[in-house]
Amino acid sequence: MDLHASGRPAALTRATASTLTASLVGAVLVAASATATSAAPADVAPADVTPAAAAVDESLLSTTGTTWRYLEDNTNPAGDDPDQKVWTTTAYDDAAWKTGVAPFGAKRGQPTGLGDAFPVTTLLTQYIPGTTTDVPTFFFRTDVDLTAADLDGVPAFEGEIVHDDVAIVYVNGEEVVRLGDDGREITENLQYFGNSRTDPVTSTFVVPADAFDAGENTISVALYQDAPTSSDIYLDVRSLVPTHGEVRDVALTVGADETQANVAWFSTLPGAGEVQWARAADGSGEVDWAGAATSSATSGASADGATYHHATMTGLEESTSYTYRVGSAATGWSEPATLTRGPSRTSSRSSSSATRRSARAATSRTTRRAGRSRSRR
Ligand SMILES: [Ca+2]
Ligand SMILES: [Ca+2]
Repeated sequence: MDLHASGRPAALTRATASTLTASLVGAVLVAASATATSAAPADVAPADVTPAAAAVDESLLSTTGTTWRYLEDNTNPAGDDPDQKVWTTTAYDDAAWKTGVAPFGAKRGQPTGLGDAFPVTTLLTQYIPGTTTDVPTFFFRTDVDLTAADLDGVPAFEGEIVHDDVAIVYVNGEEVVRLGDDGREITENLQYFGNSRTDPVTSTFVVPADAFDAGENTISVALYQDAPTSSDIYLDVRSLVPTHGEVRDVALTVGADETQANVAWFSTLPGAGEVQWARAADGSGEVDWAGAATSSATSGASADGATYHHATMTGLEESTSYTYRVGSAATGWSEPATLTRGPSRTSSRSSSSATRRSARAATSRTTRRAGRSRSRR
């Protein structure tokens, strides 16, 4: 395919593409060293590998460290309140609820029988009193205190939860994730919902940091059973840790003309993205991103649950080097990388094939972890 069959000028000179490729090769090395999930080139020093996992004590929630208030008596926690989600708000009074520690669960009314993978610390009252009919919905609340510093520079929190059947998680009265679903609608707090006929399911989820406030925050979970005859119930919220997400597979390609360059990438966190670029710093290694040029990305979901983005840098001047990064405050940022536009050529068409080859080479996989941005020299 000829990218320039329409007669538009060739996008990059051969020299530019070579420089661009070299820059990206550098980026590949940095990126690959930052994550254990990509195959690192042999010449990357293992000392550069930084564990990504957050320390346990950074988790807002944990199985043994979080005390929950919970309601299991087949009553509607919202009563007649016109706002039936009032029970998920910080102001709601849950003093009359029971107190317990996860994992919560029951199998045919007993704390055992779910299997070794699903121990029960707090036995839930599975049946409506005097029956063998499942309580349809169990309600859980806990509070976490956060400081402004806890939230500063954190785009999101990632959680792990084990649930049977459907779990809906709320933060400060707003639904942030629904784990499990079925064809029915949820119209009441007390109703059957879900379609799990299996063991408890382990799910991960992401909560944007702007769901939280500095100060007290209330995290609530509604746990639904799929039917009056469901044999088991389970809930364990294992973790909720700050995550900076990952911006990966950054690929730079030729633009529509010499003044433009296209960049595509994936983010593990949802949200809009953009590319920022500025003239390469004069050896100081610092980039004034607040003053950088910016172009918004077109974004969409990719098959693996990540988000795909592509954007175009414009107004690139000849014989000029730029530092650029992609991402956003919400998805994290890539490591800064460099591109250099070479001198303009009027006869560049003869080198356009090589340019395209180089540009394709430049799209080789790059993986980088955002959140540890440091300027590259
Ligand atoms: Ca089940
Ligand atoms: Ca169940």
